[in-house]
Parts: sequence; C-alpha cells; structure tokens
Amino acid sequence: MCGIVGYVGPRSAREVVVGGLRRLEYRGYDSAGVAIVADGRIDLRKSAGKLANLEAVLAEHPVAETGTGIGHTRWATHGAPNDVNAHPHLSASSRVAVVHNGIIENFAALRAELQAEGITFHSETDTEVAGQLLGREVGRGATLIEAMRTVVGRLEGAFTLVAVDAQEPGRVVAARRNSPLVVGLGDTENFVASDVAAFIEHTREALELGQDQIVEITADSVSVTDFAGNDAPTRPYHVDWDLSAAEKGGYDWFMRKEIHEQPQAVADTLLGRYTPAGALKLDEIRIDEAELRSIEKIVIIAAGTSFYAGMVAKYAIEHWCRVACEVELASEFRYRDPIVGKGTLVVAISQSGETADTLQAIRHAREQGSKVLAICNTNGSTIPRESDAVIYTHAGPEIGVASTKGFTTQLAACYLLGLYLAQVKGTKFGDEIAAIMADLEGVPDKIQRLLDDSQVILDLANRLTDRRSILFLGRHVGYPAALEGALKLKELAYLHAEGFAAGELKHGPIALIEPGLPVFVVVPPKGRDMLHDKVVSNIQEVRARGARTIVLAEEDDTSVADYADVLIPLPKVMTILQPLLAIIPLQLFACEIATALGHDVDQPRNLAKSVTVE
Ligand code: HGA
Repeated sequence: MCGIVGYVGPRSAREVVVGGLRRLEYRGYDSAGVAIVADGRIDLRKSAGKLANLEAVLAEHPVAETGTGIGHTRWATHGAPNDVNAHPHLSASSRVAVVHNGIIENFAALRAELQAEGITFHSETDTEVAGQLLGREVGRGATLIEAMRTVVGRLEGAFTLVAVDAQEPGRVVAARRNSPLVVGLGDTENFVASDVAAFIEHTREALELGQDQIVEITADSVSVTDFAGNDAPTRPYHVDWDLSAAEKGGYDWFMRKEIHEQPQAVADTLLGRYTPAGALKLDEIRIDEAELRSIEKIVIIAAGTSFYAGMVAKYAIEHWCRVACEVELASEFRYRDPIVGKGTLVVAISQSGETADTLQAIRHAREQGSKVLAICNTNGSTIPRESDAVIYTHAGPEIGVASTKGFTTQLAACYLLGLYLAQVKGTKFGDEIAAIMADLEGVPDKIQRLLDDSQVILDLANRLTDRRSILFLGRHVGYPAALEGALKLKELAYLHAEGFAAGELKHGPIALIEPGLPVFVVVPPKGRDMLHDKVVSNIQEVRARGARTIVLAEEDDTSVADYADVLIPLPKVMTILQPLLAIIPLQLFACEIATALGHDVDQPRNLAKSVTVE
C-alpha cells in the first residue's frame, strides 16, 4: 500500500516520477502528489483521488522541469483522503519534502513535541511529523542524510521515507524499516521506489535493500548505510520481466489480463521443479531433509486470498504427508501467543512478500525457534529474505488489486511443497507422486479450455447485475474455492457475497436462502468417497428453497444436470487439485459483473495491493 518514487538524473523528474506513480497506482489511489527540487525551492503539487487528478493539476500548474523529484500515491491510514493529507508533506520552512509508506506509531507524541516548539501542522497524517523533524534537523545545519539518520532514531513503527531538500538538488535520501523500498540502477540516473514496476521502463537493474537501511542516490552514485551510518550490504539483481508485463496488452483491465495469463503462470510455477528422474527439486529450500523429517506440525500463515490458498494446502499436506497442519490468519497469529517452536514448520504465503501482518507473524515464529518457508511472488522481497526457505511462484507482476494468478500460482506452489514433503518423509511412493505431478502438469491446458469456453459465465454475470447477494458453497477443497469466489465478488462488485462449507449450511446460513437467490456450488469430482453425493444433496436443499443454482461440476458428471439452473463444466482433475480449475469461472464472473456495474476493476474502492500496514 502506498506507492513511492524518487528520481535523480538528466530527464524531467516530473515525467519519470509521474510515469512511475502510474505503474504503482495499484498500491493506493486515495491521492497523489509530487515534489520537484527547483532552484532552491520545492515545487509541490498534490491532489485527492486518482493520479489523473494530479496530472490535471500539473497540466494547469506546471512544475519546474528539473532532474530531482519524489512522488507518492496514497492509501490513507491516518487522515481523510483529501488534498491536504496527500503526500508529499513539507517541513515548516518548506525546505524539505517527504513521502512515506507505513505508520509512525509515536506520531502523536512527536507532534506534540514539535507543536510545543511553535511548529504548525497542516495535515492529520502521521507522516507530517517526519517532514517536520527532517526540516528541524536541516535547519540546525545537518545535511539531508544526517537529518534522516537522526530522525529514524526518533520514529517507532513502520516506514519507508523518501525525502528531498531544496538546498541539496541532485540528491534523494530514503530510509526503510518494515516497508518496501528498492533502488533502480540506471546509466547517469538512479531511482528509488516501492517496487521495480516504477522504473522498469528505464532499467531492469535493481538493488535489494535490507531492513533499517538508508540510501542516498545522485545521478551517478548510490550509497547505502545502516541507520548508524556504517556501510551496509546490498544485493544487486536483474529483473526477469520487462515493461510489457506491466502493461495491459490490449485487455480492458489488468485483472482480465492476469486471469488469462494463468495457464502460463501456473506452468511457470511448476517449471523445473520435477526432474526427469522423478524427484521434486525445490532448490530454494535451505532446511536440511533430516530437519524436515522431524517436523511435527505445520502452521500456514497468510491473509486474504493467500489464506484461502493456505486452506487448500492444509488439505493437501495432511493428506499426502500425514503431518498436522493448521492455517492461521497472519493478523491473529502473533497476538494470541501461538504454540510454535523447533518442531514446527511455519509456511508464510504472500504474493508481494511485504504483507505487514505476515511479516510480523514470521518474525514471531522465528523468535520461537520455528523454521519459516515462504511462498511468494516477488523476488527479493522482505518475507522471503527473512525466511529459511522460499518457493517463488514466478507469476510475473500482479497489478490488478484482486488477486487471480497470484492465487492459482500459490496453489501450485503449495501442491509442490506438499509433494516435496511427502517425498522427504516417504509418505508417498514415487509413482504416486508421479501420478499427482502428471495431473498437475496437465492443469495449465485445462485452465486454457475454461478460458476459451467462458461465454456462459460472462453472459450469466451480465444477467445478474441487479443482485445484492450471492452465495458460494463448497466442501473439502471446494470450500476455500467458494470462499475465494465470494471474496472476488466482494472486492470488485461490492455485493454481499459469502462462501460456506456446504455441509454447514443447515446449521444456520440456509436461513439466507430465498427465492431467486443465486448460489454457486463447487461439486467435487465423482470419486470413491461420498463427498460428491453429499454436495449434490446440498444443491437440492437450497434449490428446494427457491435458490437459483449455478453448478460447477466435472464435465461428464451427469448427476447434477437436473439440479443446475446454470451448469459450468470443469475439466477432469483429481479432487485435491480442483480449486485450480473451479476458481477460474468465479474470477471471470466477478471481473465481468464488476465491469457491467461500471466499477473500476483494477482499483476497487477502499482497497490497495500489497498490504504493508498492520
Ligand atoms: N500513514 C500514511 C501512509 C499510509 C500508508 O503507508 N498506507 O499503506 C498516511 O496515512 O498517509
């Protein structure tokens, strides 16, 4: 949440910074602003609402076209999303401008201290104290980097701060603690940003920063120190995707593009993980096999869509590996004194690798002696850096705020983890793993078939735009798929949408059923157990009460046709892998209904991607 860009170089900083903000807008769109260093002063422009509003302001009131500037796109935590609270924030003397991602937890005390010195505050944000503190330090004669070192020592909480000083043109100083920041390395120009998308059109060479580091960029230098001013280690890396991955490529929404990228994305997650000799190879796992064999319990920590991927992982891991597995919301985990320790493997799932709740949870788990394995999409982000092992999903950038390929690639990574643990623990024979892998490797083509045959679900979405409530039912792994389907609809269509375990319905939620209520039902494949038949009974129960049923069932499952108002056939796959397919029509449905309702699918209200605040 919140997108930050800083630039120093020969081009127009306004152009580079606004271009960067455009690519970061998915991180927040409550307001946007820029500060350009110009001839001993700061040119500040900001506006509530989306970036387009800022661009209109800039067109009417141009800024100086110099080569030093910073910018911000906001997801508000402290203070309403208006012009005044928009970043950048200025110091009292207007000499320093700062942008911020995070929450400064002791801002009230700092604000009182500064007010007692006669400083007037203009905004309700926590951020403004950082600008005022920096201004106070440079006013006392400090350079901007010296000021930053002093100020970070006063702040509690999470922050990425990026600042400029009107009296130090050609220089941007940034600091980070628990919020993301990367450096882009150009030729006679350098960048800082919340993520690489901001500068990908200018350079694919980046520098990964660690926690509690300060970076100073000029056009031809980058220096990184710790908060005390000592040289700090950094890791340069090459970004393995390019500008086209961060553009819509002819689709109306990033989300629709990302839904359609799923066959490739899931294939990329699986690529190279299963050797021709029939062994799973997860080379980012730096926990030795003896230790993995001694694991007594697995705790999966995640939030939002990743949490539902974690629920599926629990079914797979317990079934394949016979290890007890819990799934826990990251935001609840740390605050309830969880029982984890040496015998526990904690699995953290986060698309961005920066999810604040998940990050704090893994830190807590490691303090208790647990090993942590991260499932993550963002190379070099904080959660994998602080984990003992990582499985990258290789989905490419996910820009739509509602996760799609993020979810399916997390599922694929969870299945790989489950099979790997089964291999290490010897709970599955090689030929059993081979059979599951063969099914898994067939999934990308089956997702493609679902995408090719999506007209039924798109038509349905256009017919249901007048509904205020829609339910989703599933059992076993169909249950988390139902929850994720409902979440997509809440996020995008702002409808009352709920997912239920189908068997739980009669314990209360069935009271919600009224004539005409649309109910999606994920039906498990017809297998050896009774699960399928139980779900078919659940369909009949809601139908008997007037629900309109939209049934997702295996393509040759003839037993459901009589109970389905709309039937969505799913290609055949083993039960445990079915969420990879069942979720596709549900994603398409949410995207289409939100489009038909006239909503901004990529930037749904009140949301932002990469939840970097707790
Ligand atoms: N606390 C600051 C920055 C918000 C943020 O980082 N959101 O993710 C504000 O409210 O402006």
